[in-house]
Amino acid sequence: MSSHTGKNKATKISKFLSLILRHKPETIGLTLDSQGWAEVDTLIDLACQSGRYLNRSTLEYVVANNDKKRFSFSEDKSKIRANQGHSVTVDLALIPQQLPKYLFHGTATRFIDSILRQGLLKQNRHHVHLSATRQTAIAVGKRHGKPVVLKIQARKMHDEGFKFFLSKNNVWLSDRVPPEYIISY
Ligand code: HQG
Repeated sequence: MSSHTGKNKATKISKFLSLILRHKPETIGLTLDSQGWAEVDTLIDLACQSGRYLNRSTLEYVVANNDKKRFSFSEDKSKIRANQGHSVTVDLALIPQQLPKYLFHGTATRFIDSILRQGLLKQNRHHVHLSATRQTAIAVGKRHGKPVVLKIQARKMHDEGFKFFLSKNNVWLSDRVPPEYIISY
């Protein structure tokens, strides 16, 4: 899987894995454990049965080369899970981290009024997603429309009792961001 076609195939598999490992494992009859892990062999069997051909080497390619490192294997490689982005309830056992002073959130201009009224809400996901760089936030915002970047007083929030987590693929996660901590956009 190193050609251009291979990349497209890997992107399709990544999207399929996001659906199954973050949102709707039941689509192929899969069950995730409480920490979000799926048995690799079961995932392969069920995916193949539902017409999505997967094997271990394709999964290894996607885990290693995925642009955002969205997925991980367990240490013995018998299980696989998404590193973040779930809508199903899972406990990723994330560890609180030393925070940078500011974090960034990329969104679309049409959401600004609502965000400044309500703060950032996690919507369908487990957490609000924040990044350490503006650049990443712009890319995230572009997914929704005309991008705009919000600067968040992360350390102040933390000092005032809000918890932050860092996912394995370096996405900062929080329950919500009240409007008073959003200092510019
Ligand atoms: C917005 C991608 C109105 C929020 C990315 C966002 C990220 C509000 C949208 C990850 C609001 C939710 C997550 C409020 C928040 N009023 N709109 N009060 N509060 N919003 O996709 O952060 O490719 O669930 O600004 O790289 O865009 O999936 O969240 O625009 O890390 O790995 O509601 O998804 O990663 O959209 O993206 P999303 P997000 P993956």
